[in-house]
Amino acid sequence: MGLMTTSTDPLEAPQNPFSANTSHQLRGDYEHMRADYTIDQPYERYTEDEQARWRFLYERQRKLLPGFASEAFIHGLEKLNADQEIPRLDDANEVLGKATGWELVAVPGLIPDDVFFDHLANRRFPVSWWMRREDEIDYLVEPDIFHDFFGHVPLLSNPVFAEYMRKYGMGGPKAIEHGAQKMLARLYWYIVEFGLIDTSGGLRAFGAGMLSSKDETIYSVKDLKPNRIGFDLERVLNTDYMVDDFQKTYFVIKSFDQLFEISDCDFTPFYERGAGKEAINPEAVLDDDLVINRGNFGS
Ligand code: HBI
Ligand code: FE
Repeated sequence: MGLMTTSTDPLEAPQNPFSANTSHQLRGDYEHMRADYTIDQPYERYTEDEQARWRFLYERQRKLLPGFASEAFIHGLEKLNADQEIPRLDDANEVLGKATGWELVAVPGLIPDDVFFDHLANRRFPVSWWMRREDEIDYLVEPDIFHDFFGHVPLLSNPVFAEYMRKYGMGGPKAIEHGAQKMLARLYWYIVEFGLIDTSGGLRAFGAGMLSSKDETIYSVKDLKPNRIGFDLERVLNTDYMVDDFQKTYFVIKSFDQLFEISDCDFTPFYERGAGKEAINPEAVLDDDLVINRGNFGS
């Protein structure tokens, strides 16, 4: 599949793909990148402070994972041996290549949806190369290498999840054709970023957005404030989400195999039914929801 580039001139910074939810200016340097928005990871540019910040974040998050993160996530993280320093993507690609054929590519930051989808469809995961500042240690708007690598990469060594990510990318052009990127972005958000999975030991987090965040790892699994609802594809495609706060609702899948059922669906009917419809409020609990727990954020 040839790279589907939008009309944007490669040197022009892309529209912030989350612009619908945040007005923040893109942070990366988009001046020196290839047409597919990739760059070579400028490893020599990481400072000692940034290396220390990586170790601090890694250690703090790693200690939290038992009892909160899915086993598959922890297993994938261990294989990457990324605890001592900011990972070299080439090293991680050795591990991923063997496990699932996936490859990490460095990018300046957020990239346009169509470019992002094309990378995923070709088993390439875009990783923002830069490291957050000290004052962003607990929260930043745009993904940095800690969010992208620590949050997203571990599960790319899991064949079932990796194949779901590829299928997600392959679904991009159809969503764009139907003007339904926002609907597809919700599926990414509620599964890839903030998904929970039910296990014999209880609910576990597997989403990158929570597992790269100290507070949301705990909140998403244990706190009684948010709703937790059994995953339903059309429900998620129509449910809006919060970008700059903890989620009001988390959706729960029964297994990673359930992701296959999702990616084998034809989304067209959902796009047609959802077109022009008011999105479901992130806080809502609907009559036909499979409610695991109704949040008490109101109280
Ligand atoms: N770009 N680098 C980067 N990382 C993302 O996670 C990302 C993106 N662009 C678009 C995007 N995510 C979402 O809109 C996806 O739903 C496409
Ligand atoms: Fe992410």
